[in-house]
Amino acid sequence: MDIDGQKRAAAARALEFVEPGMRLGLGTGSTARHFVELLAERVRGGLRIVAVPTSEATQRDAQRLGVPLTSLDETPALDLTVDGADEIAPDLSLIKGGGGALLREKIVAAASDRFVVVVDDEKLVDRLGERFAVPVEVVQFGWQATAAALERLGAEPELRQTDGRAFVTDGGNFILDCRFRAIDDAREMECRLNMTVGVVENGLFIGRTSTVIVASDAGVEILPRGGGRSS
Ligand code: A5P
Repeated sequence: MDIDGQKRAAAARALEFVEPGMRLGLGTGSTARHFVELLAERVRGGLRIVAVPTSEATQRDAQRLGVPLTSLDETPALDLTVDGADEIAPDLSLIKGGGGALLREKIVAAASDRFVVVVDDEKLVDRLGERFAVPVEVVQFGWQATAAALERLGAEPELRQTDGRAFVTDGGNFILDCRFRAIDDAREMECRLNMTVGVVENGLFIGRTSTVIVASDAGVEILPRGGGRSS
């Protein structure tokens, strides 16, 4: 199975967690998009759910596919959110935000009883930050000063750009992709990043994951906390 097939297989497994009447959070990214497509098939088959999208992109996909949408204003408590991730450590802590949607993703995850993460096995790491920089969403005003403050926390921040221009999030902010030599205590770092003036939110998701569904050449598995594997 190629990587895209693996992502779809993980998303299909996540669909088994969906029950009629649920209020869902819809993640952002290529794996989450598979989930939205598969969910839409079930909706066309008569499944009744409502969903909150975590980005403008996911909102467009869901609308196009006929998934009934709501907002956190109308529906502030959700049963289940299904989302992708950029890195997963053995304790199921995550780096997210490769697609720039980390702020709405974290708000929606925090509003959900259950947070199910769907990935291919290339996302598994021994330690967060091993391969992926931590995306940090910052307000545009004074972003260089915010970057300097993040450097004092040990980060090497780089302004995210697309086509030579600063990437702007759905919330109108910039992203600083922050490499760290090592993140010794991810929980503490999540807090310290957010205490930095100018930071809106960061892509460390610590202690939020309920379940990780990992797809690989060998098939689809539920990953237990601690890093062992069981199907
Ligand atoms: C979006 O902001 C991210 O948090 C995504 O969930 C993450 O980048 C995973 O995306 P893929 O499923 O495309 O790898």
